[in-house]
Amino acid sequence: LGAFDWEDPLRLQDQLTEDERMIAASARAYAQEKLQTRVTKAYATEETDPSIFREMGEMGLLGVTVPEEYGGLGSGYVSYGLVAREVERVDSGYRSMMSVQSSLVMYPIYAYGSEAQRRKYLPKLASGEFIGCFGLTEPDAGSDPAGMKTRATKTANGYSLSGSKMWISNAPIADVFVVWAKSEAHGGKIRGFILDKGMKGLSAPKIENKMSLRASITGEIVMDGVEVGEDALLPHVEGLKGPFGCLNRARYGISWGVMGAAETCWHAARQYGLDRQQFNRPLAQTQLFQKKLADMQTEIALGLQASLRVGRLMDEAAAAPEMISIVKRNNCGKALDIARLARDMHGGNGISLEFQVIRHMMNLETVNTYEGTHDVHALILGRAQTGLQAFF
Ligand code: TGC
Ligand code: FAD
Repeated sequence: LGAFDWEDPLRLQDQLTEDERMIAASARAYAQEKLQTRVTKAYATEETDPSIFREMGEMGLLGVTVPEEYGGLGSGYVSYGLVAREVERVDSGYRSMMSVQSSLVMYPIYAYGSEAQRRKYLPKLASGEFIGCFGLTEPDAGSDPAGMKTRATKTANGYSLSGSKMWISNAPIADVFVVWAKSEAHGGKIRGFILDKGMKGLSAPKIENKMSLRASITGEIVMDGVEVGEDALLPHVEGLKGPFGCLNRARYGISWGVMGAAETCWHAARQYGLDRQQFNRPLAQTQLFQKKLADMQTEIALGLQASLRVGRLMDEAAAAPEMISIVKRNNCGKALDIARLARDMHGGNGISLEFQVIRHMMNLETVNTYEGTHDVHALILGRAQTGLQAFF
């Protein structure tokens, strides 16, 4: 019989390649040494440090799956997931900064862009010299992005974009904006455009007073007749499958990331229960406490196995979007439950930022909502098994 490691109950480590273990270890070292040390202050003051992008770039954490010739790491989706897990162990906001840059900005430029667009943007996004953002959601089009109002109209030399995007990660500090708009010149189909900071008519005001994801800056994107050339259009994709192709990757990464946040909460609750005595014994020596720890351990172990399976299929180009909905939805929901439990198990201390768990709990409220809410992924899965559309 094999040994049981409480921290890695189903021996995830043994299922990784040597390269994957090395990438995870270096992401962990960076996240613990450079991010964990500043997160409490960043969260309390709602301040995002843009130099994190350069640090992540130096560590090779941006564009993990993008080929090396464009500055990426040229690794696979399991490696990308492991990086997300290590960064989100510290904070969902930091993982957000990383995954928007990698999956929602570098991926579409690589997959749908021209060779000139790849060469212009990817190396600088990989090094963190450029910060990117992804504008799909609008004030009146969230779960239903097909209802977007942003329009691209044809001009003599290219396009003019007008409209506004809402809840956009990284937008106020972004150099590169991947924006989705309905293009009149393409029969009203959704097309992707790359906009550069400083263009006339383009602004990205910060959204203040978020109570969740406070270490990651969020903004609007306002486009008031922004004129771009033909070279700003992403030439190789048309329709909603453009943004959804990016979301598949980001949602998958989130499924690993939230397990990292959940692991932090689980480990913190276990340690707190061992250290704190009530009724003349450690809290961890009570049945209720141990049941909660067992539930956390079980859900995390199962969630990680599921993400690993989907990641292996992604590396074989054999993962279906519905598989990604299963792991995004379930892992986010379970991570949020675990963070709430861990908060409770810390008693009064659980509401203090010093003990970390309430920060994760607040962050996971966002992660359960963005990239398709928990219920929207249920509807995707319901449609796939009944053939019946229940969105409208
Ligand atoms: P539907 O009719 O289902 O599909 C329209 C077209 O899109 C294609 N498609 C996909 N392609 C690739 N991957 C997927 N996952 C796809 N899902 C759909 C589909 O084949 C079709 O193509 P075609 O060629 O036939 O036109 O579209 P619908 O309008 O009924 O959509 C329904 C629904 C609810 C599933 C969808 O709209 C949805 O997923 N809504 C959620 C929106 C969302 O996730 N927004 C995320 C915004 S970005 C964000 O949150 C970033 S936060 C990042 C961070 O900070 O970390
Ligand atoms: P709504 O769509 O209005 O949903 C409200 C509620 O109604 C939810 O509970 C939902 O599940 C439910 N609902 C909706 N439709 C149905 C239905 N048909 N049946 C049953 N229930 C339904 N977007 C980007 O494009 N880029 C980003 O970088 C980005 N970053 C974000 C960062 C943060 C901090 C946040 C909070 C959001 C971010 N988003 C981003 C937006 C995010 O993707 C949306 O908030 C999300 O898709 C939900 O849209 P909504 O907020 O408009 O909610």
